[in-house]
Amino acid sequence: MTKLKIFSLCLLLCSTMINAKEHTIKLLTSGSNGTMMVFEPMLLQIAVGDTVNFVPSDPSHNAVSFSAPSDKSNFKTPYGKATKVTFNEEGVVLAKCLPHFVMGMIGVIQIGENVDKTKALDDWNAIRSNVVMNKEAVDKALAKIK
Ligand SMILES: [Cu+2]
Repeated sequence: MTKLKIFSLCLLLCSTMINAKEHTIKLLTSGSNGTMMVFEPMLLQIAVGDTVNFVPSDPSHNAVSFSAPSDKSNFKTPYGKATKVTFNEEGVVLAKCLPHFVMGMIGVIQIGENVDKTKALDDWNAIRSNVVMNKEAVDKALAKIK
């Protein structure tokens, strides 16, 4: 490899690292609009390669994916501990807080633009009846994805 090629490669790698953004999703017992048990924001649009920091308000919350473009994007964060997850696949990831899933504690992450949300909709509709509260909010969030 020539020095120029090595230099170009370094530049490319560095620019990728600089461009990748970090976002925060708060896992809250009490949301800012008064809703209980929420991911905030509930719908987050990020770029491929971006990182999301899941920050629980207390030890009762975590984040576990239940729909992802492939297994590569599945994740599970520990209870009560802020945890960063990097998403390297285009598509839609749905995450829930394990103990508060029934209460609609769900987050929607769109990775990339003009994504295919078919799988996310199928996975959501398959378990939608198990959720008692706030399910309309999940419907709305999924409807916003283009
Ligand atoms: Cu929770």
